[in-house]
Formats: sequence, structure tokens, C-alpha cells
Amino acid sequence: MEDALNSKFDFATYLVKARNSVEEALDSSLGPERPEQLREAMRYSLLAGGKRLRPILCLAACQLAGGDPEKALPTAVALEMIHTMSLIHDDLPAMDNDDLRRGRPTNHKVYGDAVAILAGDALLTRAFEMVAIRSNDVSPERLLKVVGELSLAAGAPGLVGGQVVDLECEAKEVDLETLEFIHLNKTGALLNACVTTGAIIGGAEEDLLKALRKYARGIGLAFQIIDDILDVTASSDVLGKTAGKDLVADKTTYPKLLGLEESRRRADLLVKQAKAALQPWNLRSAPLLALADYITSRDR
Ligand code: GRG
Repeated sequence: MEDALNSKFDFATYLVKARNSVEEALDSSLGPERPEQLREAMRYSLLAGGKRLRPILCLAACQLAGGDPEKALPTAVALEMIHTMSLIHDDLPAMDNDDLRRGRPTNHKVYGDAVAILAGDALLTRAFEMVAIRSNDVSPERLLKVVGELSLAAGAPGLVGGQVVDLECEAKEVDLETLEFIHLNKTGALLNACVTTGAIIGGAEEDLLKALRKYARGIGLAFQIIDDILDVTASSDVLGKTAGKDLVADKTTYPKLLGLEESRRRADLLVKQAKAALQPWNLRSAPLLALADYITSRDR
């Protein structure tokens, strides 16, 4: 990933290398869990592909802070574990009730609701194990801060709170402010933790952490706007999850409130603002700038 520091940055190559290193780390992250059914259910969802955006953001932020991305790998894995847990739980009948995720039947369709809930729980707790026990050569002070960031992102002030408001708002009139609250928590909080944890491991000072929080707010909202747009414009085959669900569930989305064209304009503006926040770190920010653009250009 050294090429991230070169002036001619090749994002396609960077992405392939980063994904490969994340896939390898994910594959070796799960030990011999007992019983076998639990191990299988955890591996089934964790190793089902996915863009791996969250761990890659973490590695890129570590590098931006001047750190060695290798040292952030256990935390990068932890972030993907928390994300995967949230997808498993989100797909359950009591929540979004979906059959398809990452191009395969959802976890509960294969293993049943109880094991799916427990596989999610096991991934969530394993995430904290990755940081606290499996990180090498990172100071306890930094790891403690990482645990704090992950707790805030996964809990009531983040994923859980956002999800509760999202469920409450189904089939209701929702204004732009509430929609933003949902997405800043449900989606944005974990993306924020990706860059802050990576940067903390890399030794970032407060000014960089502040800039990264701004960056994360922009890409988090833009990510969700694009997610809403793809739900209308892309097929289930390409998305690997059921397309058109928002309309069926009568959810308020950015395209519903603003229309497709204005939604895309807003996503582009948010990405531009996110990138501007990193301008003082121009030299090392190429991967994070390219990842921000990737969020609006992606097709799944
Ligand atoms: C139990 C602590 C705890 C939390 C769970 C269920 C829940 C609370 C929150 C739901 C969070 C959620 C599913 C948000 C949606 C985020 C989102 C847009 C996911 C899709 O992310 P991608 O496109 O997916 O990066 P891939 O598959 O590429 O990783």
C-alpha cells in the first residue's frame, strides 16, 4: 500500500491490494468456535464478500496519520465484524425481514432466527476481542480509545439508536432532518469509527481527527443517498440484496423527498465537502479522497 504515497495514485490497484489483505485477515480472524453451527453461521456472513469499504477506510486513515496499516488490521476486521453483525440483525423478520444479502440467502434463512441472532452477537463481541487481545504493537492508551470509538458507534448513540428511529418511522411522514438523524447514526456512526480508529492507531493529533470526523459525516450521508438511489435504479442481482425494498416498506428516502436528480447533486456536494476537509493533508490523503469518489460512483 506504499503506492498510496506516490503522486500518481492508482486507486484500482490500491483497492485490489487492500481488499485482498482484508479478506485474508477476515478469513483467519475466526478461531475454532464451538459448536460448529455457530462457527459456520459466523463465517457464512463474514466471508460472503461485500465491498469491505469499512476496513479499507480504517487502513487508509491509519496511513494518512502516518501509521503502519498492518497494525490497524485487527481493528479493520473488528469494524467489518460489527458491520456484518448489523446486516444479520437488520435482515431478521423483526427488523427489515429480508431474504437476500451479499448475493446469498440471509443468515436467518439458512441457520434460523435464534442462531442468526447469536452469530451476530458473537461477531459483535469478537470485534472487541480483536482490538483488545489480538492487536500487536499498539499502545494500550490507543487501544482504549479505539474501544471507546467502537462502543459509541455500535451502541445507542450510533447503530442501535439510528435503527430504532428508522423502524419507528416506517410508513410515516419523515422530514429531511429526521432522515439525516437516522442515517448519521445508522450508517454514518460506523463510517466515522472506521476513520477515527484507524487514525488513532496511526497516532493522529486532534486536528486530523476533527477533519476526519467532517470527512466521515460527508461520506456517510453521501453513502446513504447513493444507497437510496440504487434501491430504485439497480437490480437485486447487481446489488446482491433485494432492490425496491424502500418503496414496498413505504420508507422515506432521499429520492422520495428530493427526487433522483437533486439527491445525486446532494451526494456529489457532500463528497466534495468531505474531500475538502482533508486538504491540509494532501500528500497522504489520496486513498481517502478516492474512496470518497468511489462512494458516489459505485453501482452496488
Ligand atoms: C445489535 C449493537 C447492535 C446493533 C444492530 C440492526 C442494527 C442495530 C442496525 C442496522 C444498521 C444497518 C444495517 C445500516 C445500513 C447500513 C448500510 C447502508 C449497509 C450496506 O453497506 P454496504 O453497501 O454493504 O457497504 P456490503 O455488503 O458491501 O458490506
